[in-house]
Amino acid sequence: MAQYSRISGSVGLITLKSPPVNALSAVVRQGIVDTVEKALSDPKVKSVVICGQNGIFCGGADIKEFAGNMSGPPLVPIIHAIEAANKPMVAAIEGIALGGGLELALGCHYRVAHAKARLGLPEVTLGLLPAAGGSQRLPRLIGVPAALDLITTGRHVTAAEALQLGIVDQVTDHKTVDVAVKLALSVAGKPLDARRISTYLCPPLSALDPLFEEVMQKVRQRARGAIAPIACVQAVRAAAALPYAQGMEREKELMATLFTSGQARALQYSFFAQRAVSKWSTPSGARWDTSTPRPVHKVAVIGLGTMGRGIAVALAQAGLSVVTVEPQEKQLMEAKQAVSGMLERGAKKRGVAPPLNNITYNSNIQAVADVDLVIEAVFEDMALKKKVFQQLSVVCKPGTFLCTNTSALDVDQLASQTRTPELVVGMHFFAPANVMKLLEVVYGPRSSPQALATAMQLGKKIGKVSVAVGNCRGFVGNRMLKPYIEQAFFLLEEGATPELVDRALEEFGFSMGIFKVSDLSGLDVGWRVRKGDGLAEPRATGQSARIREGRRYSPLGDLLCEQGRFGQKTGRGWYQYSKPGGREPSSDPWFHSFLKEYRAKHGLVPRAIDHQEVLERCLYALINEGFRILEDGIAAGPEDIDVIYLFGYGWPSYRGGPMFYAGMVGLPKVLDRLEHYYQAHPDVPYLQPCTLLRRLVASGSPPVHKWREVIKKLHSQL
Ligand code: 3H9
Repeated sequence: MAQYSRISGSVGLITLKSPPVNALSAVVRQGIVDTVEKALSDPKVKSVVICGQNGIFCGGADIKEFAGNMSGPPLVPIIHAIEAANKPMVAAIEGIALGGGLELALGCHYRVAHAKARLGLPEVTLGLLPAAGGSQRLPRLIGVPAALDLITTGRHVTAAEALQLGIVDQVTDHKTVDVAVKLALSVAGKPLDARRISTYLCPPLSALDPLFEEVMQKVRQRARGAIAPIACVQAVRAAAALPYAQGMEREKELMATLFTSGQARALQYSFFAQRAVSKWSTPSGARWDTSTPRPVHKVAVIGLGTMGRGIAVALAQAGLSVVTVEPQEKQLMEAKQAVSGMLERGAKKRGVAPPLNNITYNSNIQAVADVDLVIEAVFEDMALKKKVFQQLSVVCKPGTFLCTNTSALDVDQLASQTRTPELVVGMHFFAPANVMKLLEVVYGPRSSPQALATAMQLGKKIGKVSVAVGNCRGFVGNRMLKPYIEQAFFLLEEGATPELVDRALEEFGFSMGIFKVSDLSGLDVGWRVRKGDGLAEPRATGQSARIREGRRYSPLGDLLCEQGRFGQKTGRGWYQYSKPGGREPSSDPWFHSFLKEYRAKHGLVPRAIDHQEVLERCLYALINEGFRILEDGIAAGPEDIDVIYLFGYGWPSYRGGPMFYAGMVGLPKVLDRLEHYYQAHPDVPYLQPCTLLRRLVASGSPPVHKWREVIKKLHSQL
């Protein structure tokens, strides 16, 4: 709703009231219509201030309404009426003015922002464009290049930047509404024609066509298949080339296409999924709202390799006191230099002082005696990690949470090395740990709800999207990755090339195909794991070389590693590079003839493989494992899996995550294709459609938000 009052004698004050972010729901829009009418018809009112309650101006349109039938007055005429008003309208922006919220403010004749406010048109991140006049008013106000930047990226700007760009007229450290009222009093009765942005012409540009061509090319490249950024450019182009009314028509047309698109649905789903994962629960009944985290002020990081360094930086940047431990002096000194450099670069970017004093560097593990929480980040080796946990159990003060940064190892085994297994959880960071948003928080059977809640809260504090997951090999992300990678290997055996597989995956929307990723992260990483599992040992030639434990196995990755082809770092992998450490992959004739010989040696007759098969084999195998993870209760719901893939594995955001994507493709189709491929490859067990997928299809393939009910029923029957 919106509340109306008259203050300072002649200022009508309209307050948007719709917690938590004063989104423009149908009732709020109706409230604005009513209160604006009241203010304009009250002869005592000479000017009007619009603000939001609780220090938040407005978070934009109510995204929840998009899924249903929209009712209530539309936003565009409301904003037109505000702009056309014959009394000065002033927006008092505190907290945020995003999307429709900023569009509302742009309809006002003046804008005052609090210094801490953030403004932006983030519609593109929801698969939309600013369709309440934002795409037409912003370029008229701040020029085409700046508007294109804001609208195509959706980035938020600070009040200071907004002032510099000309989005707001005034920034204040004081009470925004008071300052806005003062401004409203001072401009009462003054002419308004020059304040109506829709009447402006876009600041002229000498070469409009080349500018838009260049921008469109860049945006297309960055969008990797997303349609909203393209529509945003088209809408701004209309603002630059057409009169306002025609530009608005174009904005409406473009929005109509986006609004009903699968991409918009996927992006809006991921918006809510990202928030849903913080409301975690475990199969044993622990929940986010019944578990109290303990405050964490001082954290230790054990091991200053690549991961440890990134974790220490993330913690220090969030203002935590960090105690690092690295037993080898040389490594410690190198790490100190590297970490300081990372902190300095990060601080420079954000225009703040580097938090160098937040970190201490130690070679002795005794330094962690008084910390609240430890993150062990030593080399991924169970024996080594066990030793560290035994030491931690002795050194740390009672009650210290002990966390391990592992990507696959058994958290429970580590917990059993301590006297307090209930205080042990996994914190699986993704490299580079100070950049990547994802954190898998792994609870073991003995982890206490408080330990889980504390790790989840710490994740939030350091800016991560944290997802609580159960303890199993590879947790969620890496467990699903295994069948995906294996399928890619099998496809090479059957006739595909790394180039073909990567192209198919990149056209799907991944920034890099699987073989390029493998070259980047190093083929030796997986090789070490396979050797540890006894899979990569040299075997007899012939059929048995491609079978392990009765299942199909591809030794291709192992064979490349035996040749010292570890990827970018050695200059050779699935591709070749100009030099070791080179970044640009190019097709490698050596690999192609090696593959040919390999196929001939194993009696494999290559066949033509198309992009569709690549996608179905790789993605449906991954999705099937996702269903198994839900079946096993390792992830609480499909949103958890999707968020992990969106934030940790480069899944294209406009496809919503693997489980959402399965729903979009249609569960019966996924089931059918898996059955088909399993029949063709009966020696690949994970192609066999799992029970949950079958059950969902049998239940009429409900939408993704209803899967939890089917999962619950399945669990109750197991
Ligand atoms: C638009 O405006 C289209 C226009 O062009 C008009 C076309 C005609 N609607 O993120 P948080 C909920 S499109 C509904 O945890 P924070 C959110 O789900 C819109 N609900 O807090 C959560 O609910 P719950 C353009 C919304 O402080 C709660 O609020 N606007 C909306 O970390 C708290 O959210 C945007 O894209 C909404 N618009 O961050 C802004 N916004 O407690 C989207 C939030 O049940 N919103 N909720 O989980 C954001 O970016 C962040 O939420 C915000 C606050 C920065 C506002």
